[in-house]
Parts: sequence; structure tokens; C-alpha cells
Amino acid sequence: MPIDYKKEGKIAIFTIDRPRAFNAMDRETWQSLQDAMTDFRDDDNLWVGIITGSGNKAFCAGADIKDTLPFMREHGHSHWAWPTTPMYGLDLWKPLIAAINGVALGGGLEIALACDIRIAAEGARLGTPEVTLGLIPGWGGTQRLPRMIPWCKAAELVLMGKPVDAQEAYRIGLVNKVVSPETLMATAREWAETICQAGPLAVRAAKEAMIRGSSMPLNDGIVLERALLAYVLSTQDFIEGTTAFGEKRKADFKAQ
Ligand code: CO8
Repeated sequence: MPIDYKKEGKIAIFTIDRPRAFNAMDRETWQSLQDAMTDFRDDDNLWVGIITGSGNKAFCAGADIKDTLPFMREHGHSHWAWPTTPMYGLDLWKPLIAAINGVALGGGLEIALACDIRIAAEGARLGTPEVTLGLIPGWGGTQRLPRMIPWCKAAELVLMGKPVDAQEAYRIGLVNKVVSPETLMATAREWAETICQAGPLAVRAAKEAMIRGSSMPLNDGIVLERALLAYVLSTQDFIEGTTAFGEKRKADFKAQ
């Protein structure tokens, strides 16, 4: 399968595995990622996901220029047939970490932008070169990027199509951390384990509030936050978390 999907305890690991094409997303790879993401969303035993690329050159070089893009041009009249924007409409509130092990270009960066946390290996390059192909970032890049980093930096990436290296990506707030390639997956697992120590239903409600709220007026966002707060207050995990605090022990959350 072009997506190697593994379950390690509470953590799901998705590895984009098309090294001969710098892990570019042809339609089969895209479908395989969608299927794996849906399984991850619906598997109660999985709490956090990590997405990475196979090998040491590429996280993902974007949409496959020889397969996906011609297909989209051919099916321009039926947009529903196009590969969907990463994670959009999936209602996936479990946290995702992108472990960027090499180039993340075009759709590859857009997959990373659909994650909540991005950790990059030294040597990684991130960018949206679509305009150099006569295209625009069409997997969420024109919308997510300017909401995440300063406008002028988003404009530099999108309008010039020139990638930035990992250190510059860190400086502009595009990635959370830069580590050596050898420690990338260990760091991503460590961050995932930290998230797994928290109440999983609270983590999901917080992510849902952040994502839904980011496209709402403040007042509506506050109303949403209160509704999600009322929900987490009703969970067993909330009782366990506060009881464990009082008893000075580690909480044993069950996602209930
Ligand atoms: N698609 C298909 N094949 C690719 C891709 C790609 N995106 N990237 C690399 N490859 C292939 C090359 O064709 C080559 O194959 P072959 O050996 O058979 O010729 C192989 O990978 C190695 O590539 P290079 O020889 O070019 O290796 P270099 O080390 O010189 O360069 C790069 C590596 C920098 C990754 C370079 O290949 C490159 O710039 N690739 C294109 C990156 C790019 O422009 N990505 C954006 C694609 S468009 C996109 O993602 C749009 C997303 C939105 C779509 C909306 C959908 C709804």
C-alpha cells in the first residue's frame, strides 16, 4: 500500500510510501490516506496520529504531477471527483503531528498544514511551488497558510513559490521544532505520548473548538466553546482527572 498505516498502542503512524516519486500523492496514495484516516478517526483505541514520509528525502512532494493533476484537469467539470482537501470535512478531532522528514512541497505541505503540530528534520524544505506550475495551492494552502503564519510570509511562499528551509520555517512559525533526522520520529512519538497523558475527550473537544472557532465570529466561537465545555464536564474523564489531582496520582483516562 502507498500508505503504510501502523497502530502502536494509542498512536497511529501513517507513512507516505512512494519514494520513487518523492512520496508524491497519486490518486491511489490519496485514497489510501483517506481510508487510513477514516479508520483512525473511528478506532476508539487510537488517540493521536503521526504522519511522515518514507526514506530521508521527502515527506511528500505534493500532488502527483503526472497522475493527479491531469486527472483533475480532465474532470474539471465534476469537482466532487477530485481528491478532497486534506482532513477537511472528516470531523477528525484527534490530534495529528506531521513529522516532516524531507521536502514538503505543494500538496505535501498542505497535508502538514492539516496537522496540528509540525516537527521538521534539519534539511527539510517546505513550500508551495504551485504557481511555478501555473496552478494554485488547492489543498487548503491559500486558506490555511495565511491563518497560521504572518500574511506577508504566507504571500512570499504562495506568490513566489520558493521553498524555505527548516530553520526559516521555524522562525516564521510554520513548524513547532527542528530536530536532527535521526531524532525526528522519536521526538514526534514523545510529543504524541505527552498528548496521550491528557484527557483524550478534552483534547478532541479543544481541537474541535479551535478549528471550528477559527472560521467563526468571536461571539459564535464563545458559544461553541461553552457547549463543548458543558460536554467535557459531563464526561467520566473529567471526574477522573480532577479526582486524580486531589489524590495526587496520575489520571487513568479511558476516553469516556
Ligand atoms: N509528482 C510526480 N512525480 C514527482 C513529483 C511530483 N510532485 N515530485 C518528484 N517527482 C518524481 C520526478 O518526476 C522524478 O521521477 P523520474 O525519476 O521518474 O523522472 C523523481 O520524483 C525524482 O525527482 P527529481 O529528479 O526532480 O529529483 P530532484 O532531487 O532533482 O528534485 C524535487 C526533487 C525538489 C522534489 C523535485 O522533483 C520537484 O520540485 N518536484 C515537484 C514538486 C512540486 O512542484 N510539487 C507541487 C505539485 S502540485 C500540488 O501539490 C498541487 C496540490 C493541490 C492540488 C489540488 C487537488 C484537489
